[in-house]
Amino acid sequence: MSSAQSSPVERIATEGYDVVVVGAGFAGMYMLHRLRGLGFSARLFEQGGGVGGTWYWNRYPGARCDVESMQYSYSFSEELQQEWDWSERYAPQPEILKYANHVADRFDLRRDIQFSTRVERAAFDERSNSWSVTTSDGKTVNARFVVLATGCLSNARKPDINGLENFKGPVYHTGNWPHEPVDFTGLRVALIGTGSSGIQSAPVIAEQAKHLTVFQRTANFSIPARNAALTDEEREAFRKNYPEIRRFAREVARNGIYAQQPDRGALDDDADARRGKYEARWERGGLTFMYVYNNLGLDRTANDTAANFVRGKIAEIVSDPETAKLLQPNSHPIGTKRICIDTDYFATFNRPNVSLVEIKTNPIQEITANAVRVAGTDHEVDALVLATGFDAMTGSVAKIDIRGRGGQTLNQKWAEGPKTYLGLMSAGFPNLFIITGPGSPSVLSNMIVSIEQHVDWIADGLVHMRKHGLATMEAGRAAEDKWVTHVNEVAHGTLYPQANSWYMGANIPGKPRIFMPYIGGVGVYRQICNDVAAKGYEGFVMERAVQPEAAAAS
Ligand code: NA7
Repeated sequence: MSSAQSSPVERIATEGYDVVVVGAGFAGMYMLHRLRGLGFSARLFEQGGGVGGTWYWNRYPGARCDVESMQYSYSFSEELQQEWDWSERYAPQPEILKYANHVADRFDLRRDIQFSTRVERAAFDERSNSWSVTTSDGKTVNARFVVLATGCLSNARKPDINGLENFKGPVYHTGNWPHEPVDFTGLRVALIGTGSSGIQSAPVIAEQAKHLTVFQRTANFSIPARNAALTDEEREAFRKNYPEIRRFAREVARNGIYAQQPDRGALDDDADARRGKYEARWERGGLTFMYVYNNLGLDRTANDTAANFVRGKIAEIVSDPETAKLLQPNSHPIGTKRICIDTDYFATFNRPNVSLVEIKTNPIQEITANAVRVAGTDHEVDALVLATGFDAMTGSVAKIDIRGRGGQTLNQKWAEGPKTYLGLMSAGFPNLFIITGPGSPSVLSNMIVSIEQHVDWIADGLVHMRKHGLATMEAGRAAEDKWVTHVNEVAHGTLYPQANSWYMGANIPGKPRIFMPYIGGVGVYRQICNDVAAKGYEGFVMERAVQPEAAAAS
């Protein structure tokens, strides 16, 4: 923080930090960089042994980003985006982690990051208007502000399967994969879960293992990635056009990904034209399959045309008709669970060493010392891979004992579902920001686009407070209630709530069923946030510190 001594923001800084940031993934790293550039003192705590967040933990075979590498990257530094060479259309996890480390080095971030340290508690002191933050090393620091950059998919969830603890072989979770190489050669492997992690890892594990048995509760829609090495020309085309590509991703594309936008609904074309368009997108591969038409997320009949097309493709790829049938999703509209992007997932089931066990009608009864038991049959295996997902969006925040005004915990406040204003702050918890929190586009978007938008907005807010000598900023209750209602209304105007997805908290027994991300689109959302700021942070309550003399007199 700068040297002047008058404002309360500055006075507290001498006793601790202006800001504590939690998490050194892409959100935390950029937040730290911005804070330092603005002259705020900051300390970042990270539970992992290195930077990278979700890319630090998710090291499973085949882990890859489903957003193209030239777009899943920071835009805040022109030099960085011009100089960094992505090798493939979709970056593999090791390369994304290398990039995160490069950013940490390039911007000299490590000196303000304390690794292998979990934030366990954060309590707001209403007298000093500051947070006291306790970490797993038993220390407590003070900070005027806390920024939770804890990630949306960072709290790996072990399923409650009877007998799991009795299994004698190794048990891996895709979201918490060992740092040492894992060798499945000669082993019979069980893979439980067929979300993105299961779908990415199955083909790679199958190549190595003696036998792979995939246990599927819900069949998922997946589109071929068509991954390939990037050529110099392709990289150059992006680099030359980055200003426009980034602008479009931020302001126009609903999900923060630059791509051709749909100009009509699925039923505006006849069956032949539709099929031609779906074929072209299938051949191109990737998440933008859903951009063929503008009403696939809104209209069930339109959605069915795309879902039927993909089901048809699965039937074409998978040789055994029974297996193909099981792999065809029919429990949710396409796209209402995040669509998966794969390399040879469906074809993997044509291998002689791969089998599929459906566990929706017959759930896993028990895991024994050496087998997964389903419908009385023991499927003997040597290793277990749990690709069972995350307590998404709220899980990592919930693990911290956060206490706001009156000692209320955030978990108490969110017991019936997360409540935020703009996904950025929650009433009763002053000076506590969440990056890509529930109620913001977050997981429905290219995360880095949403992260940069939130970090910049928070940074602007802190500068505003410093400039006006303000001590606290807090979501107003009325604004928060209105926003929560709006987030819900927008979601319920779409097909998304029809799926039992982690967007809805449906993968965690007992978690409230609320559609957590804001589905209005990143451009619309950015404009809302900008307007709120331009109107003097409308809906937020910002206050000066009460001087001790004034407080004593009242
Ligand atoms: P997901 O998408 O939550 O997938 C988890 C999978 O694990 C899914 O198929 C679940 O079935 C299955 N699952 C979860 N619990 C169980 C139990 N108890 N028994 C059997 N099967 C279970 O997590 P991912 O890691 O694949 O991907 C998360 C996101 O990361 C992804 O969307 C991308 O954005 C990146 P279910 O569908 O609940 O029936």
